[in-house]
Amino acid sequence: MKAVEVLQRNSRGAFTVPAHGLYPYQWLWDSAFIALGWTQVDWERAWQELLCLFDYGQGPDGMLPHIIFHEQSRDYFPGPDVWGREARAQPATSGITQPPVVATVVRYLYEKDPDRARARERARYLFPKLLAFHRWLYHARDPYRTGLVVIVHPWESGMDNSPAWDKPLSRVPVENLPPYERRDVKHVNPEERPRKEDYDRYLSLLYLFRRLEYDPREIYRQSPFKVVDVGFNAILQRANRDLYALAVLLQEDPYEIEEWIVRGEVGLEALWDREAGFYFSWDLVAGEPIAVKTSAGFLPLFAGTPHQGRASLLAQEAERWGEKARYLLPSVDPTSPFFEPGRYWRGPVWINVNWMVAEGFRDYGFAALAERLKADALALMEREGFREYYDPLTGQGRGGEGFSWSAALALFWTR
Ligand code: 9WN
Repeated sequence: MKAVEVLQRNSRGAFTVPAHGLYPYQWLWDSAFIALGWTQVDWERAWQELLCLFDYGQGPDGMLPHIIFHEQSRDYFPGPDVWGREARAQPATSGITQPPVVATVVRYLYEKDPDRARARERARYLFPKLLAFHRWLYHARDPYRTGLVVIVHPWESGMDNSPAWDKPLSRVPVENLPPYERRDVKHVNPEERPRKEDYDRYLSLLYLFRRLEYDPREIYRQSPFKVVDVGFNAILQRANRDLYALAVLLQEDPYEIEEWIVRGEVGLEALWDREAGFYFSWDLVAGEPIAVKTSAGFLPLFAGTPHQGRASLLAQEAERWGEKARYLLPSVDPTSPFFEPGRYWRGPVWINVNWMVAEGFRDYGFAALAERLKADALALMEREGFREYYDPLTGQGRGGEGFSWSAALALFWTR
């Protein structure tokens, strides 16, 4: 199937499902990448993807949920009944968020849409909503103003079963969990998905947040999983820069955003581990760094915060990973004992990460590395089709088929 056909097949009017069957709703960061793909097909449709996120998903407090349950489906678990937020909003939504890449995408659409009147109108409409989302992130997830926000659930990282979450997640108590039936393993080989121990804890956190009625202050106080994810924060930092640029272009006051940028840069660079020569996430509950090298550790390049020396060390690190793995970029250091080449976020290559990291390397002048990330991504898609992820050693496609963001980024990257 061609990339554009994947998008068309997964389009449900104004939004796009990540994969038919496996993921039957609208996901937050997926829609942002997907909108980039739509720009190569139909600019109006690209804007609709984003408008749909805000018009149907955004709460009165500015929060953007990671899933909007536009339709009924028995294909996915946990659905709207488990989240228990039907009374709050229609359509129902989940009660956690996902990496805030959307402001970066809005800036791109605003700058490149050939219909200038539409671009201005849409950007003016979306700007206050983006601002409200970022404000919510700081208010709810950085109440002590450290410059870095926490995630309270592995799903919020978008890199659900990353080995970086193993230890913090192991502290989540699993008590009185109602029996449940997973649907993901009906669509995808269980060997390529998270394990039952992970799901038990994902759900235990979900039920805790539900008992707390999704009150952000209580969640921050009581969540047994609180992690400063380097990937999430790097994406936020990049998004802040793009939001700042939008504010200037739209002649809005950028002062508040400037403050986020300044504090975010200091915060992000404090996640650099001198000994390892790499960026690590931080476990806020244990008060310690999470010394596991994952692809998220390259994302500060996308944020533009490292100085050139650190960027060079990251380039050397990526080269080392590239000697072990045929295809860049594995989601986990291939020499790590945690590396599992076929299992979800524990080793496979993901197209969206390749794109963001390649953007970063390119901006720092590592053109050959950026090209390799792109060439490897395109080769994998050419070989195996638009899969959810790929084995970095063999190139074999894994997870969902007809995966929207892979198709979208193939279109966008070859524009
Ligand atoms: C939970 C939709 C989403 C992606 C995530 C990916 C996966 C969901 C799941 O699918 O997560 O949000 O059920 O496994 O990890 O990054 O947004 O494509």
